[in-house]
Order: sequence, then C-alpha cells, then structure tokens
Amino acid sequence: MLKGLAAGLLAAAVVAFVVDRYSPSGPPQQLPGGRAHPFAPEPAPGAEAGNLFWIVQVSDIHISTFLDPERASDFEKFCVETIPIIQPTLTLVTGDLTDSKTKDKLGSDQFEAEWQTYQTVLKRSKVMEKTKWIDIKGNHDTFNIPNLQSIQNYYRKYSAWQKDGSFHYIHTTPFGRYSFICVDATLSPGLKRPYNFFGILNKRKMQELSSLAMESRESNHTIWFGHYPTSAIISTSPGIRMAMRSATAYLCGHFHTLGGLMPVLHTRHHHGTLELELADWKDNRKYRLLAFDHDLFSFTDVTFNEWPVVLITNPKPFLYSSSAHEPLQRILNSTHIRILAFSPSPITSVKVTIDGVHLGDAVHVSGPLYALKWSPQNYSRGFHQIEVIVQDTSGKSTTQRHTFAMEENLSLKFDLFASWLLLTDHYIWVRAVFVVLIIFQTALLIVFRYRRKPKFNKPLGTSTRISFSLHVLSKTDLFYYFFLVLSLYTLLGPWFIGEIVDGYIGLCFSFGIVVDGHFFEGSMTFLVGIMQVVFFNLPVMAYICWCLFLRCQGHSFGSHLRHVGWRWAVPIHGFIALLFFWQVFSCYFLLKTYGTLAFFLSPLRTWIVALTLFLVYKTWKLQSSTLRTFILEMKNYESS
Ligand SMILES: *[C@@H]1O[C@H](CO)[C@@H](O)[C@H](O)[C@H]1NC(C)=O
Ligand SMILES: *[C@@H]1O[C@H](CO)[C@@H](O)[C@H](O)[C@H]1NC(C)=O
Ligand SMILES: *[C@@H]1O[C@H](CO)[C@@H](O)[C@H](O)[C@H]1NC(C)=O
Ligand SMILES: CC(=O)N[C@H]1CO[C@H](CO)[C@@H](O)[C@@H]1O
Repeated sequence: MLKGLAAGLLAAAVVAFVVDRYSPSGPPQQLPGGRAHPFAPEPAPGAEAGNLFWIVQVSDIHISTFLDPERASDFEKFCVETIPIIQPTLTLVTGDLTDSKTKDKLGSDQFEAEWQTYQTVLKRSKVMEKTKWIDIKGNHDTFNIPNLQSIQNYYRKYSAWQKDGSFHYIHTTPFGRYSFICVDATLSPGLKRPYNFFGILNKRKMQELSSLAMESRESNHTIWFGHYPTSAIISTSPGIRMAMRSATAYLCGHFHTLGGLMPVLHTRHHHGTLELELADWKDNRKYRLLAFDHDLFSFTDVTFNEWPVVLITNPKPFLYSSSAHEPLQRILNSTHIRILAFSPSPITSVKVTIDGVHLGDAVHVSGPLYALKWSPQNYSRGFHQIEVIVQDTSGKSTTQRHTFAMEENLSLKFDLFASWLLLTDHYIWVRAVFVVLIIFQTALLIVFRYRRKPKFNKPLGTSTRISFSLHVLSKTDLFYYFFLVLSLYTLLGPWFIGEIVDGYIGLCFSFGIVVDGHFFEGSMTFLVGIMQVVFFNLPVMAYICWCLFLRCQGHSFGSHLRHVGWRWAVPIHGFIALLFFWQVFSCYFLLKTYGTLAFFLSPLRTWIVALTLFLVYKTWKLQSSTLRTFILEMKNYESS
C-alpha cells in the first residue's frame, strides 16, 4: 500500500517534471540575454508595402546517383519555377545537399557526380541570380572526408557558399538589420555512417559562435540555422541553446519527419528561441516560407508544387510568438491584417474570416502582399481563430488558419513528443541508460556468483527457478567469465578496428571513436551499445540460464524439446535465433559500412557470433564439477 503510494507519487513527480520541461508555452515573459531596450510600438503593420521581406528554407535534398532521380529534377523545378514566383530575399539550404550513400544504401562515400548534379541545377536554373542562395553542409555531405582540405570535400568546389565553418550573414534593409548565423557542427575528419549522426561543437567552435552572437546584438532579428537540431549536437559549455538565446528562431533539418512519425517538429527553448525543424526535400518535398513583417516573425511549411502558398504575417500565431524577441504589441497597434499569397496563376480572392465571421476580401497592395483593414481592439481578449482562403484563376485554393491572441498571460503548448525530441540532449540519456544496463548485468553476475544458494523449498515457483538458474550460470566459470567479459568489453573495449575514414584506421568504443589523432565523443555509439545489451547480451544470458536449468533437470539438447513442449521451445529458440541473425546482419552491416578490416577485427561483432555458437554448444556439453553438483541437487529435490 505504502509502496504503491510512493510509486504513484514518484510517477506523478516524473510526469510533472516532463510536462513542465517539455511543454514550452506561448510568449515567455523575460527579456532575452542582451536586449537592452523594450520594443517600440512603431512602425505598426498597416496598408503600405514596406517593412517586410521574406525568405525560404529547404533542407535534406539528398541528391543521389542511385536513387529517385526525381529528387534532382523536382529540385531543378523548384529552382526554376518556385523560387522565381516566391522571389525570396534569401534561400537557406540547411544541409544534406547530397545523399553520399552507396548503392546498397548501407555504405557511405562522396560521389562527385551527385555534387555535379547539384551544381548543374544551380547553374542551369540561374537561381543564384534570383535569390541570395546560402547552402550549408549536413552530415551526409561530410561522410568519408579525411580533412577539410581533401579533394573529397566537394562542398568547397560545387556548392554556392563553398566555405567551411560557422558564419554570420547580415541582410541590411532600409528598415533594419537582420542577422543569419550558421552553426556548422559537422565533423572533421568526416566519419563514415552511421557514427556520423550527431554534430559536435568543441570549445573553439563554441567561442566562435559566441562572438558571432555578440556581433548580431544590434540586429532587429537574428536567425540561427544549421543542419542538426540542437538535441543532436554535442556542445561544450554553456551549450548551443544558451549561445543562441538571443535568436528569434533556430532553423534546422536532419530528422526529416522521423520516418513519417513526426510531420511537425517545432518547439521553443527556455529562453524563448523557437526551434523549427523542417521536413525533408528527399521524400516529402517540403520547404518553408518565412517572413519578417514590421519585425513580427511568421512562417509556414509547405509542399512543393502546391499552390497558392499563403502566409498570414499579421496577426501572427500566438504559439510561435515571443514577447522577448518580437514587438508583439504592434499587433494591437496595427491597422491591417496582412497576408502574403503566391501562385503561378493570378490570385482572384483572399477571403478573411475571424472566429467564423467573414470580414471581407483583402486588397492587393503590391507584389504578393494583401491587406484588409481591421479593428484589433475587438480581439484584444482571449484566443481568436483567423482563417484565410486564397483562390487563383486556375481554380486552386489554399486555406490557412491559426490561433492568435494579444494578451500575454495566455498559454498554448507545443506537442510534447516534438519538444522532447528537440529539447533533450540525447547523447546524455543514451549514455546513462547504457551504463545502467551494463552495471545491471555485471551486478547480476557478481551477486549470484558470491551469494550462497538458498535451499529449495517446495513448490518450485518461477522466481526460485530463475534464481536457481542464475546461480548455476554465475557459479560455472565458463559462463560467468564469458558474460562478465562480454559486459565489460561492451563498455570498455574497442568494438572494432577499421577504416573509419578511407585510408585512416580508427577504433570504435562505446564512449567514442578515435581516428587520425582525433577523439569524437560517443553519442550514436551509446545507442548501438544499448541495442547490443538489450537485444543480445541480456537475452543470450537469459537463454543460457534457461538451457542450464533444463540440463540440471537432467535433459539433453535432444530430450528437452519433449519436456518443455513445442509450444514453448519453438518461440524461445526462434526468438534467440532471430536475435542471433540480427547479430550476423550487424557483421554484414559493419562490412558494408566500415570495410573488410573492420569486419575481421571486430570482437563485438564477428568474433562474438563465433563465440556465441561455441557457448551454446558448451551449454549442452560442458562437464564441470560445479554443474554436476547442481544436477545432483536438482535430482535429489525432484525425487524427494
Ligand atoms: C529595426 O530596429 C531599428 C533600431 O532599433 C528600429 O528603428 C526600426 O524601426 C526596426 N525596424 C522595424 C521594421 O521595426
Ligand atoms: C469592432 O469594433 C468596432 C468599433 O471599434 C465596431 O464598429 C465593430 O462592429 C466591431 N466589430 C466586431 C466584429 O465586433
Ligand atoms: C490576463 O490579464 C488580464 C488583465 O491584464 C485579465 O483581465 C485576464 O483575466 C487575464 N487572463 C488570464 C487567463 O489570466
Ligand atoms: C494605428 C495606431 O494605433 N497607432 C498607435 C500605435 O501606438 C502609438 C504609441 O502608443 C500611438 O501613438 C499610435 O497612434
């Protein structure tokens, strides 16, 4: 009863913590680090064309020589058709320009042809003359590159930006200065996949970013952008989110949509910065339109070739508002609702509705801008829903709707799972879980080795059986040392030695990768380590326990089937066979990803497969005095 209550309280506390930590809400109250003055209520959005510009983001293009040629041809169409219609001031391409995966999709390498395709698209479409095109590297663009000077670093030759490293691009307008800071967390040397999933910002790179942040202090808005979400970046103190706290938003890609699970990955950092992951071009053909209208920031994520594209810039959505970064009082001070609408065909109507009441058609101002006079005071209390329907001459129409509000003490929450994905430093929890698992298995072995086995007392319940079999396993040297060494080796030993980058031999440990004099802190490795323990080390140990228990009952490999029956034996052996084949597949995976040398020099892959077969054989054949004692004891018990 008391235990239940305590567990309930603990669970409630954990849930409260999670909900509190991962459900960042509407406008936060505090001023961000560095902002000296409160915002001026002027200029407020009206019917004039000024104080407005917009940009486009596209991410994870993955141009591939082997797969889906439409990725590149659609991308060319995007440059030839979409960009001239939208005419963004700036286009940010946030990494993974090329796929850089081998034909079997397992290995990774730089293919010059992919980069040439990318460059050809840029040149043929003349897109760089139509918009400021800023393309940065993603992890795929750095697979298998020994150093930045290497000829393999095709980014230097074929991209538009061509310069490695973080930078600060300033867009200056008559109405203000706008900063765009690139976070380059890609690795150098660029490891082959899959141990290239997390970005790293060492001390030097962090200092560089902090000074860029200082430079941007006087800007009206600062946008940070990079390939990796902040949760997939290992950064030194004070941490990447802290460094970008004065930014209005951080734009990134990399997670795609998590295989379709998370089509929207948006959240807010504790300091108010929005983190906006963009779905990929690769499979989903997504891109993003962002606008600064009288310093109010708004954006919409859209699908390629779906027209009209519509963005309501005033009033902006409450969820994405930050009183720390934007002059939100200008909404209440504004005279017009403002909408950007783009389409290849002329636009015929822009209908505006608030809370189900049709307010009229917005009037064309200039370019893509439409405006409709309104009285914001009427909506100054509580939440309101704005809906805009844009129609063009081709008969296509798009509906955009969102919730806005002008009171700052209201709150709306971001999706909890999206926030968890973007706000957790994943390299930390995977490390903790991995170490806990290793300690659990090691402790289990040691405890049962040195604990005295209690006498049997009838009846033989499940827990007694489990404990008995653990005693047998831990007290028999061969099995004890096998699993103890396996467990500690998973933690400490090199898993494999091989060409982490072609031509450079490196070592892969759970806690990191060493190659060419560089050490890369572990992240993905811990996740692989968790899989290893959960799907191999622990189940195989449980399986050997089960077999040993049957042996103690006097069965052989042949006779145990009759005893336990097919209904149990088939699923158990089948499950272990499945895990075993997964291990065999991971050897093949290693061969394909890191090459022949890694395949042969891999204690935790190839060697363990052979050793496990040997161990299973020994489970049924081993003759040892310890085992005999247990067999005898079981016999005495069963005959009593
Ligand atoms: C940008 O900042 C300057 C200086 O604070 C200010 O005068 C100007 O009005 C701002 N621009 C807009 C569009 O608010
Ligand atoms: C909004 O307020 C104005 C007066 O300020 C009033 O004339 C108008 O009818 C109101 N509209 C709505 C929808 O309440
Ligand atoms: C927000 O503040 C206003 C006064 O500024 C108050 O009238 C209103 O009830 C508050 N709303 C909530 C939800 O607390
Ligand atoms: C259109 C409008 O309401 N403008 C007002 C915005 O706020 C300033 C200062 O509070 C007023 O002077 C404007 O008249």
